[in-house]
Amino acid sequence: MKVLEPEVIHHIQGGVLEGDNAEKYTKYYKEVKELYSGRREDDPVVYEVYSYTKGADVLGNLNWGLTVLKPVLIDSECNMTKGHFHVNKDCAEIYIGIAGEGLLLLMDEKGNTWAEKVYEGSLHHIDGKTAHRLVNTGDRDLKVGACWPTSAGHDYQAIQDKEFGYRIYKRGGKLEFAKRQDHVDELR
Ligand code: S6P
Ligand code: ZN
Repeated sequence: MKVLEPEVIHHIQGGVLEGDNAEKYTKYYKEVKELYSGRREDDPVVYEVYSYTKGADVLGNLNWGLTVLKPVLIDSECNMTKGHFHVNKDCAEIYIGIAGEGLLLLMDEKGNTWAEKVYEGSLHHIDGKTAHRLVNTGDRDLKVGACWPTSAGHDYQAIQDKEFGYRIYKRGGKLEFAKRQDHVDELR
């Protein structure tokens, strides 16, 4: 029997994904500056996303991902990912907190917005109809693993059309949740 080395290694303790088939992209502040209410003059890295898959065009196959969200503040607003719905609403996703502290901001199709705390070992099942965005509320990198179907697709436009209901700020070490002007919580 052949015993093969894995194609990709996820260095859980303090590392990232490593291997020829691991992909990575880096998001800089200026690419996503419209996400935040305030502005910065510099252009720091705001997050990095690593991913691994095989046979992305085969229905039922999965992606594994790692998001590294930097602990930067933009005029007191906590750093966040763009956030998205899945194009295919049948495709759920699982997140696992690996390091750091944050919030998983969730929003249903009506715009109801709530959050789950994210920290080492926290597990999050994200329904296929629920938009999701990570927010780093801590002082170090927030690392979150993710597993989702290759057929999910990302709908970013729906978030631009109807943003998550809350912004999250950190002032004097304390979190503040600011409801967006047009937002009405119906369920929570
Ligand atoms: C993919 C999964 C994550 C995000 C990543 C960046 O379904 O949810 O890998 O892509 O956290 O977030 P975003 O919203 O910029 O794609
Ligand atoms: Zn997703």
